[in-house]
Amino acid sequence: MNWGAMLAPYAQVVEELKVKLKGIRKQFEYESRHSPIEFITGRVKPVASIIEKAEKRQINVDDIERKIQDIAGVRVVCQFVDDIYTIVAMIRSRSDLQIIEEKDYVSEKKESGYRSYHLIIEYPVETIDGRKILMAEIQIRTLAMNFWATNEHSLNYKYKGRIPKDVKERLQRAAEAAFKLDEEMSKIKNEVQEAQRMFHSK
Ligand code: 0O2
Ligand code: 0O2
Repeated sequence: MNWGAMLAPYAQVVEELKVKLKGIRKQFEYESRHSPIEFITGRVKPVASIIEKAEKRQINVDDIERKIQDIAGVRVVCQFVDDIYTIVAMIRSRSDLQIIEEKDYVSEKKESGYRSYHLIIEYPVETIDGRKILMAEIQIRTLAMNFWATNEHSLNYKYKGRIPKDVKERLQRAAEAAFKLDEEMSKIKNEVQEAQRMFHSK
């Protein structure tokens, strides 16, 4: 398998999606409006992780591109929970990509405590061999969700996926605390906006 050649178009997808999403943020900034996007990161899944995932799920090498949906991954991080749904709606209305799957782990958290909104998309890239339609995963989450997921991800790495029970329980409590923080921040935001509206109408 020539991994470099196979992954090059995926790197293109990640870069293009990052440019486009950053474009959204810039447009909000120019209009001095609250941007639903705080920052964007992206990566091509490392070859070792692709192989590991394929082995775990008994995916044949020839099926990797069809069955592993997150070879190209972009993450959109926002301030408020509402922003997640604003971004989802904006992505749904775009004509340069096609959503093929949505997973709402924001309203329905995973067993670990993980929250995020995932979109699996099909995205066309122009390659030297013509147009290719590739899959990519867009993860949309708040800063608090991102803080939790980043820490949990490191612990998973440290414990090689076998996090001790007491640490798992702590993580679940931390996930709840992160969620409460998001709820409180949303309430504060709404109250501030309400106060601003009253001030303006006066
Ligand atoms: P800006 O406009 O400074 O935000 P790149 O090739 O540099 O675009 P790369 O190599 O993927 O992106 O970098 P990375 O490390 O994944 O980070 C992507 C962007 O997210 C960077 O901004 C980081 O500054 C930003 N970022 C990462 N973590 C945080 C965080 O916790 N808070 C905030 N506010 N930003 C964060 P850029 O791309 O340089 O653009
Ligand atoms: P990495 O290292 O992030 O690239 P699954 O069967 O649950 O493993 P599936 O069905 O492909 O995965 O999709 P799902 O559940 O939507 O998860 C895909 C990605 O979401 C994961 O990629 C993680 O990035 C993130 N994710 C899902 N669950 C968790 C979790 O409990 N904690 C953290 N920190 N992240 C999570 P990968 O392939 O696991 O790897």
